[in-house]
Amino acid sequence: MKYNFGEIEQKWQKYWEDNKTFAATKDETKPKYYVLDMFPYPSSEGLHVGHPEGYTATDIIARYKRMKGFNVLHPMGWDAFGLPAEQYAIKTGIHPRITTQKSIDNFKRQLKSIGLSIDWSREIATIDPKYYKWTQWIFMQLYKKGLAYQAEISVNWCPELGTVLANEEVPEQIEKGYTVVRRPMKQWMLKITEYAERLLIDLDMLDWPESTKEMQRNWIGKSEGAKVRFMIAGEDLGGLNTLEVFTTRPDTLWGATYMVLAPEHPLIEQITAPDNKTAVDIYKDNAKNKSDLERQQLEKDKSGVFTGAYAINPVNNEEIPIWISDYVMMGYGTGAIMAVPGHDERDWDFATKFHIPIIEVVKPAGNQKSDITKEPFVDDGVSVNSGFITGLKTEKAKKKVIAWLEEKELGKGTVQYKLRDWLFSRQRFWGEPFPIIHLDDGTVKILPEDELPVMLPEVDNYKIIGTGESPLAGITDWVNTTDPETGKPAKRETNTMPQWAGSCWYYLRFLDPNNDKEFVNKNLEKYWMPVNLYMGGAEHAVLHLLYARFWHKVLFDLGYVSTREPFVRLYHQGMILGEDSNKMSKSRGNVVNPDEVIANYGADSLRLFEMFLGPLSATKPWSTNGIEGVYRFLNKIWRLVVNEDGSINAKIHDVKPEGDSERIMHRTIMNITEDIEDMDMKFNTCVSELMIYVNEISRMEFIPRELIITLVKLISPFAPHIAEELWQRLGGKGTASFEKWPEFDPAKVQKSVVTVIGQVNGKVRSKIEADTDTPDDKLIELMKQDEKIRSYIEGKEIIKQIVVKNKLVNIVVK
Ligand code: ANZ
Repeated sequence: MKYNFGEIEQKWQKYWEDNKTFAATKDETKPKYYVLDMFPYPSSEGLHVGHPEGYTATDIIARYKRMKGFNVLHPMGWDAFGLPAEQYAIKTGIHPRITTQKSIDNFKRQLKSIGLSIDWSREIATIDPKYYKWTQWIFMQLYKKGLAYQAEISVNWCPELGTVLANEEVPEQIEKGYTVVRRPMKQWMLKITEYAERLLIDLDMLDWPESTKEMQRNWIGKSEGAKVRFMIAGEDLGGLNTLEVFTTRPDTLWGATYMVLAPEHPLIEQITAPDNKTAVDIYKDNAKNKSDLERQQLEKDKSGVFTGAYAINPVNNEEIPIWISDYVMMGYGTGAIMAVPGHDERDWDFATKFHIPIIEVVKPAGNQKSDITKEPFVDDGVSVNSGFITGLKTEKAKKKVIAWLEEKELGKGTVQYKLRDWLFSRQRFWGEPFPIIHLDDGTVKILPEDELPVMLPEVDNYKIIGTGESPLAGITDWVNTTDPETGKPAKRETNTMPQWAGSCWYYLRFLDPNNDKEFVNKNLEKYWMPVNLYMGGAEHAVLHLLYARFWHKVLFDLGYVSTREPFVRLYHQGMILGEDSNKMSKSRGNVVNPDEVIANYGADSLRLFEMFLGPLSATKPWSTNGIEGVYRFLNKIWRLVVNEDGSINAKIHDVKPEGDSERIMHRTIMNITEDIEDMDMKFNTCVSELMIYVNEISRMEFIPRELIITLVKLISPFAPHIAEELWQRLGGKGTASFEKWPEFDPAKVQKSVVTVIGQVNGKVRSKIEADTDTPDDKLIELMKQDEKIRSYIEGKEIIKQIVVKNKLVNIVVK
């Protein structure tokens, strides 16, 4: 009887489905464990072998935790709104709902064929009105809390995609070759900035990769410094004669030799001298077409234009010129800076180019040297040429200047964040509609709760209408509505929510997916939250993972969730590359489809191999040759238990494991348990351990049954189908999925050692330490390697070797 993986896998997948083996229900008698994958976007291409890596890893954890007595929740769903389906609809006229459903069906079939222990009764899709009703409801809560507002802002507009993009989305689209330009538009915004400090501080309580936390810290970008007001020299500008800047280095005020305004700064018009106006206007016009990203590049050649106006430096009353340059952003601080070329790189480049004086006001502490004529000195140090702070170290100097500014009412200490409010509307058809209507008089109203969900209309033409509006704006039947409260005519909001909206809270919906009264029942939320382990790609470090934390905190403040953070532990699986070590892509032709692998080797081989490829977090290439190895390994396990005729291997005996066999068993349980529990989830070494264990068992003449039962349990999280089948054939009842995980006794792991005497021709010449019960051959070998013994036998003919087990070796030479 052969290892017929196809039959076995189908049989057990059906068993799990029929018996709802992995359906999770609240059970107060057990500790809970919520293990979650970042739910996939169901693309039309289906899975490639990179996808199952993370899913297999979480499945191993889910299965392991069940065996450890946890009540495990392991759900799956679909992040199903998104641009590809919409663009396909525009091209073909096929409704995105139809194409998306097809992709979902295919993804689901593929995931099921991997044998994941998912509770499919909890499946959700963000495009389901029963789901997006609650996405709209959460938006409503944000709106009511004053966290959602409309603003005419300068947005990142992508003409090719016909939509605006969030700051977070811009780099990816530019990388893809799209253009992104600035353009003023009225948009929905979410006040994530109100949560900046908490989003920052609470990172410290998370068990997340340090690099991801650091990326969020940088994105939030907290800077401590001061706002300083400069007077504008010359005629009275009617109260508008001060210019406020934000600086992180108030200690460098004495080195400020010019000011810079962002090209969008509102003061420009008032202060620009008549002679400078034309040049300023041209400069402003050019700046419009540059993205923030471009403008912020450090290496970029600095450009600028002089306004003809001067400001007065408050610390020494010197007049300094006011310039305009696009390296200053309107959206950060005050949109204006005091430039200190001696101690800031961008200012240094600018001043050098435009021949503006560079003054040294900070020197390195200690005996380091700096030469600001060659490059700026940007580190902390000691103030020089700086009035009352001369001689002070930077930290102290800053404090003293801030105190002075506050006393003179020239400024004050402040904190700035890089984080901007979240641009929350898109000009797309395939997204959640806003529960918002606009009345003729311009009033914006949120719909009452019983109007939810606001459904997407049925349409058959999705052309972008070119006005910068969503295709929904063209569907007048849908747009024109009435205010349900007054009956007055109204128009629906035609923007839709970004794809991030649905993924901001899906982990909560899994807890209570069919509830039509609340987005999640409070008791269920309390029981299951927080997510104990969240697995997904590192590319989500600042987008999804920051947005979800923000919504979660809002829901926490509103009393709807009980934890401050949604995901306690986060892990990023590494990428699996094509066999050519390049990123898998259709165009390179190096995509490996798991369907094929499963057809040829089975899901258990695929799972084992995904883990055996290397450390979970590493980027590593796929190898079709390599999978043969794990396939042979599974065959070996099969033959170890099942004979050709289907009977059980007669070497397996009902005897207690003792000595070596007991030790091997305890060692294997210990190593695998520790590797699974390891922060790095060392599943690759688990597979090696299993291989070593199987080799050792295979060599035994009599195999204690417990060794085999242990093997079946240990492989169960990794290769669950074969485990179930062997479990059944060995007389186990039902499923092995809830069997108790084997325990180990550390005392039994260690080999005990004995001292063995070494004799040559009957005379004691040496002593060695050896494991108890070391086989005779091996003991002789060890003895011969001993230096003293070697000196007596070298070059001589060995006539006889006598072994007294655990005691003595006597080598007789001529
Ligand atoms: C004077 C100064 C002297 C500065 C010095 C730095 C070094 P972070 O750390 O990123 O917050 N800045 C302020 N607003 C800006 C804007 N809208 N666009 C571009 N640059 C801006 O950086 C804060 C520093 O960046 C501020 O401190 C300011 O330059 C500049 F030796 O002021 B500094």
